[in-house]
Amino acid sequence: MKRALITGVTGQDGSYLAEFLLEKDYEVYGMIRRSSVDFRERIAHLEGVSHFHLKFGDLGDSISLVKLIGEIKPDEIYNLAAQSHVQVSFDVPEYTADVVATGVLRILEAVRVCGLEKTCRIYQASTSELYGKVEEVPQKETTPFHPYSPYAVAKQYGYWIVKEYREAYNMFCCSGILFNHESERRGETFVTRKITLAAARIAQGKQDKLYLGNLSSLRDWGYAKDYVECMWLILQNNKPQDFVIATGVQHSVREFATLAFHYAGIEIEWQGKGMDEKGIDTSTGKVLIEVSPDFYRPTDVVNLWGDPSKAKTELGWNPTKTSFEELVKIMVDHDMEKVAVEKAEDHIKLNLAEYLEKGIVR
Ligand code: NAP
Ligand code: G4F
Repeated sequence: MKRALITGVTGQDGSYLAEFLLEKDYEVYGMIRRSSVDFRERIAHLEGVSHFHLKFGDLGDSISLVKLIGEIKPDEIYNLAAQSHVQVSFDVPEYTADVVATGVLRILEAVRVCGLEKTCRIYQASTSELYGKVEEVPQKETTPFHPYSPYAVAKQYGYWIVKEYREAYNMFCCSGILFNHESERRGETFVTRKITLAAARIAQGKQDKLYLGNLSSLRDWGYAKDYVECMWLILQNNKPQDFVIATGVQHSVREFATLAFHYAGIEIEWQGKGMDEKGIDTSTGKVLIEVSPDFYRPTDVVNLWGDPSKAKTELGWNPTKTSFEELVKIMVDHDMEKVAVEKAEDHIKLNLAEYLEKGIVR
């Protein structure tokens, strides 16, 4: 039985990867950090399942990593833990660098300190944010990097240190350069989930309006459940290499919102330009979506579009298993049900709407 350690197991990708590896008969160890509220809803259904274990550790704490890796002696490590919100990285740049950049080094060194560098394969969760202020469209493995946020700069260190350890110490460590991937488990302050939850709440009369930032930003959005398979395939390959993981299809935030509201039963028509652009309900004439400067970033990445050819041919991975339309529908259907059972008391209705409207929640 293979042993895998997943950092970031409580996150969107970590929860899907844990399910995927358990189905493949792995002994799965998930690293969790202490929190004042026990917020493990994405993996609650796995707790108590045989071959699934949770251990405390933190990417900011080398000793915890050495202890954990020495005790588990994993065959594979999936390093998914990160302060993963791009806009938040402008607010907490030093912490982001510590976890997202130095955290990768700590994992690699812990593997060496434990004498596992010849046996343990390591997957590093890299990102399309490395292409940032893009120098080529679509982006592939050979496209030059131009990171455009504290988060992306930290991820670039992670990418290069993985490459360095591969070359210096012959370690089987690889980066998956993943483009945005979403799901019904996506964090609620990433744009897609913020939209699908708002569409559901507006459709059910529990929210009045949705405030967004740059509506013209373009992304290559895939389904997270499909993407964790690729992380695994990268580590099963016969040689350690980095791969772009994307769908090859691009849409704007505006298009995502239009489709999400459509699946929630509301047709949106866009009027105006820039900060004055508004999404209007065609049946009532009510303004449901507005633009707020709160959701603009000091530098924003606006044209991500991946070319998954290498993953397709070398790993046999299917980038379009779930289409964009299916992804949006999965998320909206899920959130329509979630919102329907949310307590309808006024305090919830007001708090959620107020938070979003005042731009407190990103
Ligand atoms: P996510 O939902 O934000 O999950 C992040 C995970 O990291 C959570 O389990 C979080 O734990 C954990 N974490 C944060 N700081 C930590 C620390 N100091 N020590 C230990 N654990 C820590 O992220 P995701 O969307 O699943 O993404 C997974 C990885 O892929 C991340 O590295 C992200 O940067 C990268 N990535 C994501 C995408 C995407 O579109 N989703 C694309 C490219 C790359 P808590 O639950 O305790 O907060
Ligand atoms: O959903 P987002 O916050 O995701 P972003 O910045 O692309 O980062 C995500 O994907 C990366 C892969 O490329 C990961 F590495 C990273 O960890 C994370 O998972 O924003 C997407 C776009 C941006 O251009 C943003 O400016 O949507 C734009 N946007 C417009 N209005 C908004 C909003 N983003 C958020 N979060 N909230 C808004 O109201």
